[in-house]
Amino acid sequence: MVTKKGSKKVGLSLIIFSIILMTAMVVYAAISGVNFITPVTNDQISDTHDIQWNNNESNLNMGLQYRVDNCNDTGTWNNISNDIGSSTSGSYLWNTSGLSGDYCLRIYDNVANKEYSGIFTIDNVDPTADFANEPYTCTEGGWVIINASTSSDPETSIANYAWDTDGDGFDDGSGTPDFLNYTCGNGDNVTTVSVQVTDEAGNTNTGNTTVNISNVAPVCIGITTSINNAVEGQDVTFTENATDIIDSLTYSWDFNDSNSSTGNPVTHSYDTAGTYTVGVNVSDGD
Ligand SMILES: [Ca+2]
Ligand SMILES: [Ca+2]
Ligand SMILES: [Ca+2]
Ligand SMILES: [Ca+2]
Repeated sequence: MVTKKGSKKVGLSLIIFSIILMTAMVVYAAISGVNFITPVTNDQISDTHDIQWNNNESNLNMGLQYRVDNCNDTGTWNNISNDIGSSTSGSYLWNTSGLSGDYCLRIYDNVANKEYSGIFTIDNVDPTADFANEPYTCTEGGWVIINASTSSDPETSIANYAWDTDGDGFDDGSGTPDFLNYTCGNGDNVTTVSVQVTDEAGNTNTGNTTVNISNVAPVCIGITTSINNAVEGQDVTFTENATDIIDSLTYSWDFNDSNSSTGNPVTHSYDTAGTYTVGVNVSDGD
């Protein structure tokens, strides 16, 4: 007898649950003949957006609403317009300022308990430009990777990176690569590299970083002379074949007889016989 009573209780619970489930399903069934032309599901919109729809069902008195969720939750609907008419197509200019992130948008008919909804992203907030791996250093004539991969956008993603390496505008590379292979100029020098990031909606932000370029000293190859053994008063031409990656070089000569000179090559003659060691100081100015 006890077991029988228990069975009746379970059966009653299932009936109540079924009624609740049916009630939830009845509220706002889909409007089969209504759909958004824009935004379509997963669109990204910003600023004042022109919402457009088709309506192939008759006798609807439609409204337009949004809420913060993925269309499956139970958030509070916010009215955009209580009455968007019942014609076969329509549009509404919706000012989305102040909204950011994922939203559910729906066209509904309160009388028929029907709706058509879609998820979309409102992208009104500027992205943030940022650099990884700072600080950047390199030697003159070398290169370094400028990495802007830590740039971000709270709503969508970075759609474009535009670069400026010379202060005259973002015309030194663009596209989806989030890094720049930067060729370093003359050191010692600190130069600025800028990036402008753009999100999916066209909002932009710029950031600056610096590259500390260090100088590379010139390399002396060795002095050559026009003649190995000269007599007193005979001109001898001295040449230093020095190199530098970028800089122009200056030459300062010491002929070891109390005379000096600048330039390259240089010519000198000795008044007194002897053996002389000739030195040259090569400078790149840095
Ligand atoms: Ca954004
Ligand atoms: Ca530029
Ligand atoms: Ca230099
Ligand atoms: Ca140098």
